[in-house]
Amino acid sequence: MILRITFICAVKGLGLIPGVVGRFDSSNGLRVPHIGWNALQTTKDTEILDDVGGRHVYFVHSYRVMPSDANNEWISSICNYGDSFISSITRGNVHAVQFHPEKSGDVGISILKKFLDPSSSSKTKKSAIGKASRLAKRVIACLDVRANDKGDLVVTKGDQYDVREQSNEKEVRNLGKPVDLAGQYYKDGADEVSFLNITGFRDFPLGDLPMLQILRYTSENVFVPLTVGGGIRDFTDGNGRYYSSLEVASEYFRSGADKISIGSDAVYAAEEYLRTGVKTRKTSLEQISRVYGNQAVVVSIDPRRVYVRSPDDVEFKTIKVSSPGPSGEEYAWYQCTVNGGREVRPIGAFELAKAVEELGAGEILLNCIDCDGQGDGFDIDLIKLVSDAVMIPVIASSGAGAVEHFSEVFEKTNASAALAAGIFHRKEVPILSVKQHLLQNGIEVRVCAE
Ligand code: 1PR
Repeated sequence: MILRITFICAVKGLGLIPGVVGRFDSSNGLRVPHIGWNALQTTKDTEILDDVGGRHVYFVHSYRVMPSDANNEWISSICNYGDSFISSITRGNVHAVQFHPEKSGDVGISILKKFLDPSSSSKTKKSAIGKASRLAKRVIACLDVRANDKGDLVVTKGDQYDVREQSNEKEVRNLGKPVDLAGQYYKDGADEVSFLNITGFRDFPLGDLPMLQILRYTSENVFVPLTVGGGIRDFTDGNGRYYSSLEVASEYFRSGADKISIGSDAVYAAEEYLRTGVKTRKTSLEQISRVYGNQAVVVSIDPRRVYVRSPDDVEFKTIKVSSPGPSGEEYAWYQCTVNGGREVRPIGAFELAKAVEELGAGEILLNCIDCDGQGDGFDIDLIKLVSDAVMIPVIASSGAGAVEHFSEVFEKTNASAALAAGIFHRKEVPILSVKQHLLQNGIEVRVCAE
């Protein structure tokens, strides 16, 4: 029998396995949920983990059980996040894991194969024990998806969110087929794949069945976490049928998504929350987070940089910028937008990030319209501002043009992951080169077939 270890606080439990379960302690700066890839240290000779020691597997959880003398004989591997915690237990033919083998790439597939067919284990050689690692920084491939003018769903890519060619025809840029590209990025070593249905704000996603099919087909062959965003909101169709945002998200989850990402609707929710101070529990963010857990809810922020002469010029959090604005301005704030950057809103990225964290977001995808598609590097000022403001993981996005941009963002900010689109689609920089560069710079990453 294989189980995912699921622990609930403040209950006695069945009393089968000795131990105390607790939440990761974020008071010392640890980001919770624990989302991402850590290497395991195996502590017992087991067939299903025989070559897993020292290799990275995917975790997503906020609670863990600590190793102790009382549960020592159960433990088959441990891992480290803040403290050492139990990542798997084994007794007889009972195996339970804290990580997600189904989302742990080739390592996870090999664990599942050996569980189903123990004879496939290579028990002739000694098991690798490995060393529990720090949480690896994630490299995420992002696919902006929309229908082109012929009605086919394609992967596209904008320049500061403008996805149309500069030619007279002004066609939607077509950079490939979503399922094929996602499969390629998985093979290339992407730690996650994100799909953003970029016209979801105007085209209702459940009317857009190809998007659900893309998720279904992708999840058949891609064994790392999949995120999908675009159009997650309440909706009433032409026949008066009402769909809640929870139904939209549930359909995405059923089709293979591990996380959903909310853009525009989270901005409205945060504005309302900051205005009233009341958590209504009715916003899409709060409802989806309550039902599926905050680790399943990403908020995607689409800010634009607005330069000002003094912090007193605006009511929002400003930063002293590293390069002055066009008229020599030394300060800037980051104004949030909705509907794919088409409409600006009276809220800053700093305020939005803090509000959505309180409302139940588990992660922030931090884009920057000014940097999108420019290849000049991530907006370090913005990413530092937001990743220092919240205790949930922040994904840096927009502007990657070279491997050095990835090491820069991890060295200068507290981002947990870096996402890129254009350089991967145009095959300018392979994911493997990004990972090798990060490793050479002492930054922990997962490398496939390590
Ligand atoms: O508002 O809940 O329907 O969500 C809409 C989602 O679609 C949001 O996540 C929003 O960011 C996204 N979106 C809307 N319009 C666009 C557009 O490009 N016209 N794409 C868009 C956002 C930004 C990144 C991009 C990075 C990296 N794309 O996802 O992939 O900037 O690009 P780069 O590496 O090439 O610089 P809702």
